[in-house]
Amino acid sequence: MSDTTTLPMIKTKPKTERPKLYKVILLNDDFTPRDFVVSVLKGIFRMGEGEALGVMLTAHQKGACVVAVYTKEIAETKARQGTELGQKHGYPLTFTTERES
Ligand code: TYC
Repeated sequence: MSDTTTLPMIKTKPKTERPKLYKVILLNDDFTPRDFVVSVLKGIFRMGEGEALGVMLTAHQKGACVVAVYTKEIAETKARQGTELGQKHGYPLTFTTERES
């Protein structure tokens, strides 16, 4: 008789969890100057002039524009920094965040 025991093979599939992503959304308003919006997009979201201009114009024309997508903490930090920079200069500039579907 053999002493070996046969065990059922259990395969554990390694789970590679993808981090949840969040959009940063720029909202239009009637008061923040266009060039100020562009400078905030360049400073906080590391955009070049052309891209920043395009995002600002889309928000201006459509009411809102997705600026970028990040993990939760980075999205919330950048949205807060952008909104606070507007407040510091007396503007109602607002960035929000939204979970990506
Ligand atoms: N609508 C503003 C204006 O006419 C400019 C603006 C654009 C403000 C985009 C906010 O997210 C914004 N001065």
